[in-house]
Amino acid sequence: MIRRFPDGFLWGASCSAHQTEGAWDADGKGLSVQDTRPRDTHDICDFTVAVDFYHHYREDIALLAEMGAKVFRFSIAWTRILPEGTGAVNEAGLAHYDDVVNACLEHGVEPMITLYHFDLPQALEDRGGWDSRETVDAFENYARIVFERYGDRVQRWLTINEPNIMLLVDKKILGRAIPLERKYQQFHHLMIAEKLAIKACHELVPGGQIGPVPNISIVYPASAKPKDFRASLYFNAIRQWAYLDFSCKGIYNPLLLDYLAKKGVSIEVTDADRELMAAHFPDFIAMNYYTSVTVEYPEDASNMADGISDQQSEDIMDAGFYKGFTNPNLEKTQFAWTIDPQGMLTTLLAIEDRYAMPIVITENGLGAYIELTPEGTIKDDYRIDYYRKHLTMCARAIESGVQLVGYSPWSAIDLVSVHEGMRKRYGFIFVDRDEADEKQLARYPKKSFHWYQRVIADNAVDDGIESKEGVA
Ligand code: BGP
Repeated sequence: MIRRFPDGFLWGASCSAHQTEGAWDADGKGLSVQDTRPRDTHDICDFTVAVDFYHHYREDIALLAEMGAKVFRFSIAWTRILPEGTGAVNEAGLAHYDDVVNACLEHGVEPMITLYHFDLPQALEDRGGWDSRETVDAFENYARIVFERYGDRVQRWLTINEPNIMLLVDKKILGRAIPLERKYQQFHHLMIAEKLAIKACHELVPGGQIGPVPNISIVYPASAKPKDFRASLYFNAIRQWAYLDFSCKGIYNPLLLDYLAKKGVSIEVTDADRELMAAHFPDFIAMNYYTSVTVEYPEDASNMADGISDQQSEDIMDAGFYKGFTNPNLEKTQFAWTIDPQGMLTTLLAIEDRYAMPIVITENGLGAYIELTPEGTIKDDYRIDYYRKHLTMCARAIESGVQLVGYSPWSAIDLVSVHEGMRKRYGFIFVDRDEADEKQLARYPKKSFHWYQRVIADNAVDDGIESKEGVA
């Protein structure tokens, strides 16, 4: 059955600065926490060269245009604009993103920019990072510089990528654990920084639109046991609704507050913060979805470590609340992430139910091992299958009234996975390098590139299944 998308649907592809750009110290760039991140394993590549998007952006954007992308989501590296996070502005960094934005526009591809994607300037980290108010002020200053520079050409903005995953999966993303008592002060600072960016965007970008970009994945209970259901309610609140409630409703989620009270964690919130929270709201919700999450109630607090359901939820262990559980109903990728297209539909319905706002999916994808064939082709049928199933659920969500306006999956080109290096490939475009050898970094469109090109041209996806009515 052919599933058509609304006219003007925003087809795109996404990436982030540190996972693609390389050029880690070029043209005055300062160090970010991704450049300095402590690593458990050194057999995977770091971000020093990545896929050298810094020097290949023209070629890559031309390829994305050829694929038909209407929008390209990328992030700006704060440390290219302000090498120390604050203070002197680096004109070479600003000029670089002028070129990237202009290259997009020349190809008829709309740039959609994430302000911040896990890469805090190290200079700010040294002075307390997100523990400190100074970082909030520094972020606002950075955001204002960027809006003033690119606001004449960039209309759609994203605030802070996945603050929820950054805090919950801290060891993998930042290379170190954030103690609970600090985690939620950081939450507050990140969310206030976002509010300041929303305010600044509306002030400085004529007609500009801005959205939060959390990772939202519906949390299932492991069983119909009452305690398991309650565990899922709490983890839904702590993993995601707390973030969107703050962004879109201007409130602290009540279950998060209960959780914090029971944990004995308090947060410093000023009157000015409360006013800001309730006064500035996003224009849309951007969200990243890879798979669902399942939790059970941990009856026995001594075996918390055995409750792993997938990599994104590895850190789900909180005695008295919830524990990750491997969902036996879902297949897994080569990297042991579950695959759950139905979960995407349920997640979209849940967001519509709670917030009733336009939604753009800004990440969704499958990481896999793949080798270039001697003929220079890459047959990633498993990725096509993943996208087909997820796009089918997007179409069904739209039919059900979800205001889904765009789909920009992960990733535009192969890039360095946050913690699994080059071997875990997500792109529509293959980049010929491996962990140790940068080779020529040549680009090759994969089979999924051509498949997605057809989907965009048709504004429709063939779900490959018979039509059936209902909610199944
Ligand atoms: C999201 C991040 C991305 C990306 C993706 C895949 O959490 O926003 O930066 O990396 O996950 O994760 P990984 O790279 O660990 O496979």
